[in-house]
Amino acid sequence: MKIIPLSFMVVLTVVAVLVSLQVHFQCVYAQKVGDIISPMPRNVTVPNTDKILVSIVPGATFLTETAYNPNPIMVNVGQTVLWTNDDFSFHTVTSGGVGDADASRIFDSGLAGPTALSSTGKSYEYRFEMSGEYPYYCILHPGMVGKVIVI
Ligand SMILES: [Cu+2]
Repeated sequence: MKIIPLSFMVVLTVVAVLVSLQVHFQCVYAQKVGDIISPMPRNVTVPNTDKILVSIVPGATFLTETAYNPNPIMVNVGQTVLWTNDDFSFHTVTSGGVGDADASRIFDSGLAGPTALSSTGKSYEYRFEMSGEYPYYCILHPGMVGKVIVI
């Protein structure tokens, strides 16, 4: 009779450990998927890191909403977004939408100069000082579009 309660306690402990581990991994996995695939809901706390990193992915020329990754992104007022060209082609990070009269007025990595994302590894950064939604695109491949949401 004494062996049964002991083995029962061991089984209970093992189950408790397994359940807590599973819950932990589900949380980690869910956070990862949410960051990459879907826009973050408004009540999510934005990580207070120095710079938010966005990649211009390989083959971006032929992509649209996935050319900039992650996209869209949500940042706090005062945070800086750093875009890095991880592709072989020349790209831009240009505020506004294709054909907008005020496109490039807020930020633009440009077609020349030190901020131009002319080759692999080049990067461009912009610090967002006001809340709002900032669409952007690539002048050279207008199908490439992204959005920064500043809260
Ligand atoms: Cu481009």
